[in-house]
Amino acid sequence: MDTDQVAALEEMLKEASSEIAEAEDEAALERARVRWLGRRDGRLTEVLRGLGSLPAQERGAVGAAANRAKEAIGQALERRARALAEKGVEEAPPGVDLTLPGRDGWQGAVHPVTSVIDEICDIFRGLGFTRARGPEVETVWYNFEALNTPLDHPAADEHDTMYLGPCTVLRSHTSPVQIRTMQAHQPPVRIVVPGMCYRRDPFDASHAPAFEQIEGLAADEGITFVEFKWTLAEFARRFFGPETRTRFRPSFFPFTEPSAEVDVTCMICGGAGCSACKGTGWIEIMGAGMVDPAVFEQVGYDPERYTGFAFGMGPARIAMLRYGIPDIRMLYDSDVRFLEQFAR
Ligand code: 2NL
Repeated sequence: MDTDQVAALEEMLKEASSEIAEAEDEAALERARVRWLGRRDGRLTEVLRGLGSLPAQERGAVGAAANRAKEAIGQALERRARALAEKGVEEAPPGVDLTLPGRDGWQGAVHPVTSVIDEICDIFRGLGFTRARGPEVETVWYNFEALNTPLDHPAADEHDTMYLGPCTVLRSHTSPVQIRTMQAHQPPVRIVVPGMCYRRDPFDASHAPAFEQIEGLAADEGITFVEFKWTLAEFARRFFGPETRTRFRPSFFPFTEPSAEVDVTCMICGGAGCSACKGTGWIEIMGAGMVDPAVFEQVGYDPERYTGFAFGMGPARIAMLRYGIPDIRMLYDSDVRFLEQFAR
């Protein structure tokens, strides 16, 4: 009785092995697995389930044979699955090598000037400034006269500004947007204005005739030089790092009084002096100042009641400093091999 059962199991194993070996594809192999090892009514599963009702003296030998058969069928299934997978590779169309590694996904990048603009605007958003924008084609009044810059000022010269007609220009800075905003809204106004600007400059390593600028303006009652200095110093700490120090050097702009060039401690040498800061330890990042009362008068703000500050910077220059880019033209010829390096 005992030996009959063991012989029957050996017969089952033989039958299962040849069925598995003949399975021509994965579906046939799965059908074979279910027929022999299927959880509900696999033929071997049923034998294993029946062990419990065998007389105790038969259980050992039959159980051992059944487990051997189960193990052997499992191994045959695995072997056949591997063989079928390899066969699939061999049968790939000519010229297609299915053993090659898969292709990486495409990784997109943000343009370095765009990411600098977004970061700067985010920092100023945290300081209470709203992002504003306006037209790139402007009248000479918005581009110059409203900004306390008479049309005989060198900046308004045809050599420096792109005129589209006698009274229209491509804006040479984003300040006209601040003028438009002040005309439309009473104080308090706190805005940052990123956007393209245009000047008749040669396209060389340090100038581009079309370039981004970010300007900012705060106009309110009670704004002092202290708020002006603190805001720009805090911006510098948030952008360049908490250890960054700032220095305000006296300067001149027609639309601010007093005016300053703002320097930060060199982010490359930390202030010790290197080639990036020409040995000074300082790097200029923007121009700024207290808004000239004449500008407030142009937009109808009472200069006795309101004060404010403004600043302007070139994000392309800041991107060049941050990433060590030697030539501004690299930022504008969109060589994908260059831009791909900014993928995170
Ligand atoms: C620079 C200097 C500056 C401003 C821009 C401004 C705008 C208004 C009123 C007063 Cl509406 N000032 N803008 C002020 C100081 C400097 O830019 O070097 N830009 C790259």
